[in-house]
Amino acid sequence: MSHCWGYGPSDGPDKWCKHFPIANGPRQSPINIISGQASYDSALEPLKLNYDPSNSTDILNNGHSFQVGFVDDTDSSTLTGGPITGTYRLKQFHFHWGASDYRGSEHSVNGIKFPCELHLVHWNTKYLSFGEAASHPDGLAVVGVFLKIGAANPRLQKVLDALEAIKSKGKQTTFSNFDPKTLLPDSLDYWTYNGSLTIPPLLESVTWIVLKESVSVSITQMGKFRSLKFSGDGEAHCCMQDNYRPTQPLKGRKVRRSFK
Ligand code: 1SD
Ligand code: ZN
Repeated sequence: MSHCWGYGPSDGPDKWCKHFPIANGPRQSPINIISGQASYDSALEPLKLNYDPSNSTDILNNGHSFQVGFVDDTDSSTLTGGPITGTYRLKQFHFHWGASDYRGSEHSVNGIKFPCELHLVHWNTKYLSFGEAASHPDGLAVVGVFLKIGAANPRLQKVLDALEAIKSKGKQTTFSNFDPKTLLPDSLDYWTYNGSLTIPPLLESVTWIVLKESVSVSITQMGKFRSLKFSGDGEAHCCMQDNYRPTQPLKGRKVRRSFK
């Protein structure tokens, strides 16, 4: 079941609804954010991200992206404030990117796509585990950060250097002492809306928090993302790129903004 989907012509996003009918549900992600239609909400609090660098454990090529994992058995790396109530724990971060510099982000802003988008995935500690949280409407909170072509980003380099060791699907290595806060832009102004996971099972359990300000990535750095493989050792070589879901209908949802 876990391998019945991908990003190719035969198993890509427009086929996901066959096995995951929620793909056509009322709160699917990502979306195109139309800035003029987002309403300013003065009740939205600033985001508070409190991460302990010693919580990072490993980096894994999971065959659809790569992710950096965190110990999440205590409240040592958390997201609070913003649009959410209570405490959410960081579980992992990962990226989505394109085959060219003109696409790759999942969200877009006024129809503009970015070459890459970072997702920091957190789960609500009112539930017992990430798995339990993922099936509740207020279970997850994902912070999305756009990467835009510009100067090389030195804060990405430790992550990119680790990719050499996890080229193919299923490869994993240790990744310690990393503070994901260093990947965020100066301003934590955001848009927020109720949405879903952007990969199967597409569960409608995510409060999305998409940062307005992007961070830079160089053309050379983007090449490192694209040097990964969707395929495992011994399988036909298949570059990991265009691992993003296209934007989904808003279906009457409200997008709010934290900034004037
Ligand atoms: O693509 C990720 C996926 O890797 C996994 O982290 C999932 C949570 O189980 O979240 C999605 S996403 O919605 O953050 N893209
Ligand atoms: Zn994601």
